[in-house]
Amino acid sequence: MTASFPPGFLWGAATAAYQVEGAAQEDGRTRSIWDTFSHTPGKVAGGDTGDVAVDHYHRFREDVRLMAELRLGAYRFSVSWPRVQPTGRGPAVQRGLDFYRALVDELLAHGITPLLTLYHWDLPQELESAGGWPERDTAYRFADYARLVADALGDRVEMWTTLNEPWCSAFLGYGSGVHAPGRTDPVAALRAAHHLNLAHGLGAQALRGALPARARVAVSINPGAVRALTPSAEDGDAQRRIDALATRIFTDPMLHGRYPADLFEDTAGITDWQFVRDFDLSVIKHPLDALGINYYTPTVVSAATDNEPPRKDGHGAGAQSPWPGADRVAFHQPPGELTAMEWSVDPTGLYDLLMRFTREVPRVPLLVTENGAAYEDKPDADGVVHDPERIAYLHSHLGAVHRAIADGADVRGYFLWSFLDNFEWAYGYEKRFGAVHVDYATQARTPKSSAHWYADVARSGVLPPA
Ligand code: IFM
Repeated sequence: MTASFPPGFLWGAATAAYQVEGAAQEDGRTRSIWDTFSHTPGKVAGGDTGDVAVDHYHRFREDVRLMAELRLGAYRFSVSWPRVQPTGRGPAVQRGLDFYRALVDELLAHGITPLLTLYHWDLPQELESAGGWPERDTAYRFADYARLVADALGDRVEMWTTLNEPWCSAFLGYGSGVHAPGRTDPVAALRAAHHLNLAHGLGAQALRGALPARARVAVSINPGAVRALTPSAEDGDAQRRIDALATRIFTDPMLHGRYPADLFEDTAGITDWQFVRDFDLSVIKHPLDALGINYYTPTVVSAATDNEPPRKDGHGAGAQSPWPGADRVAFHQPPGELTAMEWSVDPTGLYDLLMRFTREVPRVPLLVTENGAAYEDKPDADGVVHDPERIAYLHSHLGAVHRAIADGADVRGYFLWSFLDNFEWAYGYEKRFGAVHVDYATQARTPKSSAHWYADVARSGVLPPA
């Protein structure tokens, strides 16, 4: 059976500044925590860095042309904070803003809607040196930065998101340390989570103050589709704990203006949460025009036993757990085929999340701001890149989106991750998520068969039969 999507549904693809731009030392840009981290031996596979990445900074016109050829209706990109405000304080650097203005103008000239993310993990190094996200001041710095970008681009960008996946910033950055800045301190991770929430609230306020009334303000989170291994009470408790740390730690304050009581109880031995001040929660609960959901794979947990199986939570092999207060939780490989990230393919996780937030906040429209898969894509002898697994992945996940819409979810768009192969954080260039293949030696772009398939779906608004 074919499946038609609603008229006006946004068909997009996404990238993030550090993963694609390169030009790390040009036009006044200074170091972010990811420059420092990737230049630290042993932190990123192959010693890869984002210094050059896929050179989107210089090739954005060619890239936008390709987006138009591939019928993309929307492009989600992030602004590099150290490119527009190098020290994280003070006035903006005009050349940095000019780049994003030119990118947005190019998109608009091709009829492509820009969706701008303010923060996709590249904190200016100077702010990390002053304490980073565990420090409250970083949230205020973020609000100032949001205002600068809104003043510069508010006349031409209508869709804004504050943060991308604050869970990764807090818990991979400060908990397990497999992401920048590479700290392994559970208290710092929980403080970072709160200050990211506060940054979202203050940033959203700043955007509303600076943007025209038609602008829409959202946030992109990566809520966990967390499942218990068995129906036992113990495994149910493990599920509850990880759900609190993966999802409710962000969505409860952002959507309801409270922290989950069970999160405070589970982490009472780690922190007393005194860093949450009066009125913070009323700032964090800022009315949202959309909630962005990023989804890749579910998480399966159980209560740990004495013969606990190896920890497999899909977030890299840090020696330290990214889950404070959940030492007695075991992670299991979910069933299903695996992608090159060893993440299982399970579109029901996406369906479940869309329905969960439909029930929880029925009046907030949803966007799938990231979804996709890495595979070992290589050009064949004729230079063609066939990626049937990615087509199957996209097909099944778009099917889940369609089913959720049919069941009442107000999903307004879908952004494939990623438009181009790019720097996959601690995995370097080893993992390819792109619909467009990049030859890193020549920077040649070759749309994979999935890009052509997605273009057909985007053009027709119809998902063909499997
Ligand atoms: O590449 C990342 C992206 O930056 C954030 N979400 C997950 C993607 C795949 O790991």
